[in-house]
Amino acid sequence: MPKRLTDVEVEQYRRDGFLSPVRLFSEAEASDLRRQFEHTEQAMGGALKGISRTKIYLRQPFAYGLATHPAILDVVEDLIGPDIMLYQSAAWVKNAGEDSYVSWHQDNTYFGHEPCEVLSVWLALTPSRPESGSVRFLPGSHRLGMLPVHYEPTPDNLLSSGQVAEFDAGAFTPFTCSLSPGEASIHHAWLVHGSPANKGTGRRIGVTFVYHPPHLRQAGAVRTSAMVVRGEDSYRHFDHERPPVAADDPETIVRHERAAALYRAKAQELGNRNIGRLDK
Ligand SMILES: O=C(O)CCC(=O)C(=O)O
Repeated sequence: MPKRLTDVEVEQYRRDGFLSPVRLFSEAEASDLRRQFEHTEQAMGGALKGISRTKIYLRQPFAYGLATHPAILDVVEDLIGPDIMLYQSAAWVKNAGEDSYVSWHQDNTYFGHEPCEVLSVWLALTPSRPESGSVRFLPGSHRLGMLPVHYEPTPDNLLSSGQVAEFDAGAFTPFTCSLSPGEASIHHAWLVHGSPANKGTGRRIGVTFVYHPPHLRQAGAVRTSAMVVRGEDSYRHFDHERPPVAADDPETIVRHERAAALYRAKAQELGNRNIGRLDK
């Protein structure tokens, strides 16, 4: 029995590789989350860069609280089961008038989780509309597994790798998300997705959290870490992460840096040779 989603939605996720929109928070809650996000940006010196875009839930109590919120985890549980690990988080900010875009890609290319029972929750903190560069999905493409890639690490591509997944464009009709603040889309880590530039008038801000069940393994030799956020991990395929104490707590900072370094080492090992490209 699903906790939050309907059986039809669960079936739709399995078939299409995504759900959108899913209401997770009210507009008022989302407005408060945006305030906290922008406060975090200011506290960290402006736009989030470098490892601040990686596993930020290990550094910022605000992000940890959001990543472990029952409104999110109940939906995740419906899709991947009661034992849940948190692997990654990212902030996707496109300011109005910027040319930033995201090339068509598959997330699991650089996570390397096997089997790929991995999903991302993309939570809108502002409106995310077609004109503001909302995310586009290729329905059903998750069933293709890993596709060949080439690289276009242009200055405006928000992906450090510049990954471009190669697929038969004629075989898919893209689905364009349209999200209000507090709504989310959820996508499978093999689903091909990307997004164009923000041609709207306001900021487009989304935060993503990546979850998987504990039994998965990873391609490659680097052992990474993840956090048990619900249920238990009886497999121990990942080192366990601990919640942040405070953003300026020295041990919290060191733990975040170590986990982000392992995350990056894995991505590099799996072919993302440009991992530090957007750090400055
Ligand atoms: O926010 C975007 O435009 C792209 C997001 C994305 O690629 C992701 O969540 O994996």
